[in-house]
Amino acid sequence: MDPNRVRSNVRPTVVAQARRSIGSYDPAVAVLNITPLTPSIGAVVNGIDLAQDLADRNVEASLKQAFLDHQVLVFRDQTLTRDQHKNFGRLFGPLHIHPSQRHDSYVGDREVFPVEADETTVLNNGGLWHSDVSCDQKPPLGSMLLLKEAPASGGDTLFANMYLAYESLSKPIRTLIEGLDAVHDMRQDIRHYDMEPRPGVDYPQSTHPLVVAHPDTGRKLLFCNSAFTTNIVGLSKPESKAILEMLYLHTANDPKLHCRVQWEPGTLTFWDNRCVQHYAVWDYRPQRRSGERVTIASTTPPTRPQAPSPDP
Ligand SMILES: O=C(O)CCC(=O)C(=O)O
Repeated sequence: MDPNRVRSNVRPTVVAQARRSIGSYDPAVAVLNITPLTPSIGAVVNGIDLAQDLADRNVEASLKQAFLDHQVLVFRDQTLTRDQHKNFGRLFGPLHIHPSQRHDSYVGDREVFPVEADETTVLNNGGLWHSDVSCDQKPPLGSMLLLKEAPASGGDTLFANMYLAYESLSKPIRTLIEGLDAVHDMRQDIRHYDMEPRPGVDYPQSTHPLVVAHPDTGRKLLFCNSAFTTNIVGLSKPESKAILEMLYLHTANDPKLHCRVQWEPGTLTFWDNRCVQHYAVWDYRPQRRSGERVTIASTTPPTRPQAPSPDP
């Protein structure tokens, strides 16, 4: 890619946003043509070929900044091989292997998580608000889903900005939840798919703070999700259930927190799993939708912020 060509397309708002968010702004980094999906979450990155353009250090730096600024990046018309898809993932860190693909007898490529639904599907993947594999001690940094087949319409994915989810809670609720930890358990996620955990299988379970600081931006966010989070430590069952349900409704019910990605074959969407939840809408049965997800491991567990919340 010719950076000068792309540079001329940079939208002033995006440049201004980058300036605000990184403090020590480097104009050489602003080489992407970005169209935000909403003011708070999601952006389409135009005019980039992920199979060709990643050797450009300015493009790499700009993508990393755009990822932090927008949390969800959408790339259209990508024709990546599986290896190129993985290499794009490795720009952000080592690849993560899903717990269901960790056992010795797994047949297939462990670094690729298949996403598929057709007329035979009984329950599709990701049809509830969740962040990926939050039951791991270090949940993934992010996921990159590349769709190969998309339905004629439908099959969108919703994403929620969990910074805003936290910031839009009232001060008393923020104060209440800031010191609390919650348990995240893969067995709960499995039960959502009408399956029972199998004896002898090691299902990950971890305890994470309910409010965490993003490791790169330092910004606080709400960290619990209806797929994996089972209970809040130290609370009675009804107390824990009431608070978690309130937090899930808060996340699901406010469209200001959300963006919606419509897919085509060749769309790759990359979400920051540390500060975003998502929901895959299954409204296209019996049509087929399929793709592959490459997931990037995180080097840090979710960590409690150093400072208490400022007053609203
Ligand atoms: O199919 C999608 O759009 C997303 C699926 C999902 O929830 C996931 O890969 O975690």
